[in-house]
Amino acid sequence: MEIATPDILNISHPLCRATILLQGAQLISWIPSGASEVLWSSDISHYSSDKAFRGGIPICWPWFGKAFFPSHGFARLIPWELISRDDSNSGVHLEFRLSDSPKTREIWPHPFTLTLQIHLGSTCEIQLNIDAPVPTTGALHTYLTTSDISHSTVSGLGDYYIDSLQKNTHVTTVESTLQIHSEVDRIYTHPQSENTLTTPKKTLQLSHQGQSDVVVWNPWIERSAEIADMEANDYRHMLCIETARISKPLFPSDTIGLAIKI
Ligand code: TA6
Repeated sequence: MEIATPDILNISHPLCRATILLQGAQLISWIPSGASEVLWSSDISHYSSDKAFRGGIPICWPWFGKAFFPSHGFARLIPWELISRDDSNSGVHLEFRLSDSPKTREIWPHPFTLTLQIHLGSTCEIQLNIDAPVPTTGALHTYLTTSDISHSTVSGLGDYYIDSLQKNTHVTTVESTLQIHSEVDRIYTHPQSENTLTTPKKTLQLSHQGQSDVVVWNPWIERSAEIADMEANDYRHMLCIETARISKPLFPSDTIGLAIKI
């Protein structure tokens, strides 16, 4: 990955190593001690002020998807302020904040404050609080690594999804475990709050908080080829499992969160 900027925080703690971009307060790497990288990042993504870095946990807000421009909102494109950092035996706790500015009001004419808490240790915990006067949508768009997508499964997604690849068709499924053998872009609208991602080399437990939906995305071969900052084989090694508020909007003072355990 190519990052030529001082606006990056490298965390080193006995329990983990991690990297956060101040643009978007985007956690792009978390490596618990004795384990391998948990978050997937593109090796060819560039750190640029008009484009989100592809990987880690981008924060999509105040809208999810392409409802308006820019895609997935502006929170992932703007530098956040680091408010505090606390190192302790249990890990590193960071608080970031993003508030409205003339630049954000040009795109979206509302006052707001987003507060992001990140705890990095033997678990990774991330919590986003939204203080805005109008309903919004959003997601923690988490990219996870897998050594082989064709031999990976996700459980706990529930029985209903909206298929973004089939004109947003509503689908009822009986498969209790998702296996991925082609492009997937689904909004699961009745997910359990715990999902398990099982890959050949590790199992991840994901605990969502405050979600109404969980989005699962893998671009597979043809769609990957259209994405400038993904290499041809990247689809084999990543899967997005996203803690989302789409079918039920975020209201003033709502919080969404994710904890990842290996
Ligand atoms: O969350 C799934 C999704 O909305 C897909 O439709 C796909 O386009 C992906 O996010 C990536 O979006 P981005 O704007 O980061 O290229």
